[in-house]
Amino acid sequence: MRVWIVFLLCLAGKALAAPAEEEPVIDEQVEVGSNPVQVETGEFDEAIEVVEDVAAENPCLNYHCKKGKVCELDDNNEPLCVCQDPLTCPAPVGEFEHVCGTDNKTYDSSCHFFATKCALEGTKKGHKLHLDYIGPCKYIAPCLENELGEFPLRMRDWLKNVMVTLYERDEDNNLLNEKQKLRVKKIFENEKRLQAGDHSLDLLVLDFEKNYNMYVFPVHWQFGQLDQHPSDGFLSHTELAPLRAPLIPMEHCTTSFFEACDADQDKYIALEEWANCFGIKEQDVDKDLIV
Ligand SMILES: [Ca+2]
Ligand SMILES: [Ca+2]
Repeated sequence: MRVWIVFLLCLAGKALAAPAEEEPVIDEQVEVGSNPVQVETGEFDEAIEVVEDVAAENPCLNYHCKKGKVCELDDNNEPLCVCQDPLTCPAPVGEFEHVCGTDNKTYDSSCHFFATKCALEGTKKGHKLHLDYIGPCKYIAPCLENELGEFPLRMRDWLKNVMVTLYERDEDNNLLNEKQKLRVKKIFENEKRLQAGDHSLDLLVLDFEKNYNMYVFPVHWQFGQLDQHPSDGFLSHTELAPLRAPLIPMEHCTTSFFEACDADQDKYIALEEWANCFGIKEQDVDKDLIV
């Protein structure tokens, strides 16, 4: 339980032991704590390639390449994205910048990881390679069945607490939008709400039965936060990465949980699958709750 509180604080304070953001543009877009699970999204944006106004003097200046690629000019002075040489990545400041790939190899930083992945583009190996978690690769104990069942109890309690924390801190009205705020207000003001703390699993189970309605929105909200590239009602491995990558070293059931969540095993977690994983009843799954 403590781990969840630490995690919440880390996220909210943007002090997560994750690689420092390399693209300042991301930093500017994201207010501290405004969007806890997306704070590090830039680290995982494999799929986005955006072309903006091309500066006259240097066509590469405003030409954005996805992670692992850098802009170069071709023979016609046209910008194009090419794989970055890992040797040009900034040296990691510390071990906390290391990341572990799904190939179980430790990379010096996410820059090194994505540069390596880019070089493997088009190959089966490259297709299968993802950033698994933040930090050097380490032994992760197998997740036992009973532990797997405990995971969603803690996670949905944590999601609810994240929402309440955002609501409490939202003095400048930029952490939650008005519709989200209205929904969280109901949770926040409900006297029956289980306060954040170190609760036993029994109590978490009991609270979910008693105060089920308080959990429905936070579960939807988290899905909406992740489902943005593209926003299509399905979470890809890349979209899920900002949530799972920092979590895996602390919660050894993370991988098993999200794997099990993909009930039809199509590699995407649909909203219905996601909600079901957190015990939300089928009739309460509502894409309009993602506001
Ligand atoms: Ca999506
Ligand atoms: Ca699926």
